[in-house]
Amino acid sequence: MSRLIVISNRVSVPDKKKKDGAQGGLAVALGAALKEHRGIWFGWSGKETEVFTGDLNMQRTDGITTATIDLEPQDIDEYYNGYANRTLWPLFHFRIDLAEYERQFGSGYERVNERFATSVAPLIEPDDLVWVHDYHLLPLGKMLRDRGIKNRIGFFLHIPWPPTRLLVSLPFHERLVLTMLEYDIIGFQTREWLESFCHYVEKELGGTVDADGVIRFEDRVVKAQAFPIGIDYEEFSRAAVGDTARSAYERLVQSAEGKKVLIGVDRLDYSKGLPDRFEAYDRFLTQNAESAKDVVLLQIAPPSREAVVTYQEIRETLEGLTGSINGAHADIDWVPIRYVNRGYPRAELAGFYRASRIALVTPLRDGMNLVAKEYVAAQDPEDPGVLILSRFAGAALQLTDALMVNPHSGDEVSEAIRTALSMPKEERIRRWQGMIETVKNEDVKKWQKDFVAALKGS
Ligand code: ADQ
Repeated sequence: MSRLIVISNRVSVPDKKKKDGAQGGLAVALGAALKEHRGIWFGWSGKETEVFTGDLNMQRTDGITTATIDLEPQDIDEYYNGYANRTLWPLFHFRIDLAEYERQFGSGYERVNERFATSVAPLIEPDDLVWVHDYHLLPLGKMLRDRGIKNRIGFFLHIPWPPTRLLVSLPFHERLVLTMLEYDIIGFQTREWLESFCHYVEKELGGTVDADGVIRFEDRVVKAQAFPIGIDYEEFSRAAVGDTARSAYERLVQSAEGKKVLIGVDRLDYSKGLPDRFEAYDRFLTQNAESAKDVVLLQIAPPSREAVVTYQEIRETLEGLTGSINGAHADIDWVPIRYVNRGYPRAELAGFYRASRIALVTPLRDGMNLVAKEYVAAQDPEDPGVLILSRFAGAALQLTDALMVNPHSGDEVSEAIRTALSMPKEERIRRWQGMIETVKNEDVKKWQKDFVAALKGS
């Protein structure tokens, strides 16, 4: 069997010591694939070094080999905090108002991709399959080809692919997309992002795309396909009924004192639509004064990318909104929003999901959104809660039985909260049954297997 070389910005090694599903689903799935294929996971260690050396730190943990490199502070500024998170992330989430086009970000991005290619190329043997992940490494395939790597190389994009008319606002967009045509297979989360990519190739590059997603451009033939990512259903649904989840469930139910809990779980990121969500909840409280005190919103939002100014701003905005909404509506024995800035072990999250009557998953744009799937997986089949889901999350294309909303419309979200609170049990069960089948069948293991099969060309 061919070995698998996984390349991503950061490397996350499955840790046997972390109990109760503390490991993210993606790390578990890639870890399983790597074990099966005796592969290597390569990426940035997350550490800084004064001068780049390209020295590999190789480790073998629990049957998985990882190889990491350290980056210079300038690399981290320009490549990670710069081009990846201040240029591509906002642009690919349709926020050209936030995208920063700085020339040194672009050159730092190319430099680090070159450094990745130079460091990983010697590890690649002739029969290996190479799988590159996400927007940090879009041009890596081309840089590997430049170093004589002739292996099958695949790329998977975890975030949306923007419409052509937005993408063309990126300086050198054509150069970037051309580098991607050096992959053998390019995977997207949904048909929507796949179609946007194919549209760009046809309209801007003059390439052709056939009905099977085979792209032809000059002498290149590349397959583009949607591979919707899922959660580790087996692990997560098991965790949801384990001891840790049960005590987290009890803790939330008791502290809610009979009120219905609405839950939100998101990285603190402007793409997740948190201010709009809080404003919609505020509207719900104002318009439904009689039932307002029967609910409480628990928003769990661990900070992320704190070196980037827009992330500091979203944090301030939310703190302000929480203060003003709680100030306007709270009583001596009730606070409408519990806003928590920390992470929780996954099994505890599962218990919180199960204790919540409603999940508010209302990103303004999201490649997929795994929280929506985790919420469904954690529900009690006899008495499931209601998923309120943004139509702009990739997950909306699969979880069609959710209560679908436009997250920009406070009225629509407020109305959906009201509908969800009064939804009869039969309807909750019917909707949940529609969704659980998808969550179960299209899990992260299937995603990983489908991608690797396509990468093999089988
Ligand atoms: P993210 O933008 O990070 O992922 P998401 O898919 O929702 O978004 O995944 C977040 C994960 O982090 C979930 O597994 C969630 O449980 C976990 N998490 C969030 N808050 C947490 C907390 N407080 N404590 C513990 N865990 C927490 C990107 C893309 C998505 C895409 C994924 C996978 O933006 O669109 O679905 O990659 O491809």
